[in-house]
Amino acid sequence: MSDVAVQKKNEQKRVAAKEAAALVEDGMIVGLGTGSTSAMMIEELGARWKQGLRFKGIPTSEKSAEQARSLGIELTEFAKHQVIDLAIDGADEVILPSLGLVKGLGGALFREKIVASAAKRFLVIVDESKIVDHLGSTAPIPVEITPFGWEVGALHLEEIGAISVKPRMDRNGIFRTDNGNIILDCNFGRIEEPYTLFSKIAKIVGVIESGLFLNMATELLVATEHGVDTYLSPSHQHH
Ligand code: A5P
Repeated sequence: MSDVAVQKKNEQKRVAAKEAAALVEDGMIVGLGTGSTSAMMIEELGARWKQGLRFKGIPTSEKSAEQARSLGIELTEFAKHQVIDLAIDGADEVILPSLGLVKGLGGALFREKIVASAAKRFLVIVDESKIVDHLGSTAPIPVEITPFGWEVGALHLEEIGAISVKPRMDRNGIFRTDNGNIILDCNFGRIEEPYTLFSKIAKIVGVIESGLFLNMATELLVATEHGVDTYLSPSHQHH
């Protein structure tokens, strides 16, 4: 992408991030997502905090925690609050109309999923490049797995249909999550039946969570060049 295109996309993401941050109200417990779009949203919340808004954040990663702290935002933890009023996070892929997601390219999928599962409202913010016809078409499915015996889990992932399974690496070798685990990036090709795949992955011994977030998002904001499009999940439209 050219510099101009990147700048344009960032401006669009900023509009969606601001719209999401505007939904936070005084006294709320707020899930703070991870990734570049969430970082913009946290910045916007920092600006609202300066104007006097008071809420408590539960971050989905050490990175987002650090950013929120640097803006003066008060953080809390599940030991004190097990219900989140509104969680706001990005995604790597989204399908419509179900709002099924792939998340975890940032490595924070497990904490992101716990936060989403505790949330009354789970709002996802993306730019339009994230909308796909089938999950798995552009992103691998990250699977967080315990370090002991991950090679066995990798074999089982291949047995249920993964075309390739690669442990995520960083400069120091195999990447470790904030929870000390490993991520296996699995290419399943286009996923025709996400629910079936989700439960097959979940049954593998050692798997903590997969990056398939099904039936979790309640709302979606999509940043486009014409403005922000809003979608509600079919199962939450009548609430
Ligand atoms: C983090 O683990 C991911 O689930 C992020 O939500 C995802 O990578 C989105 O990041 P961007 O907002 O930078 O696209």
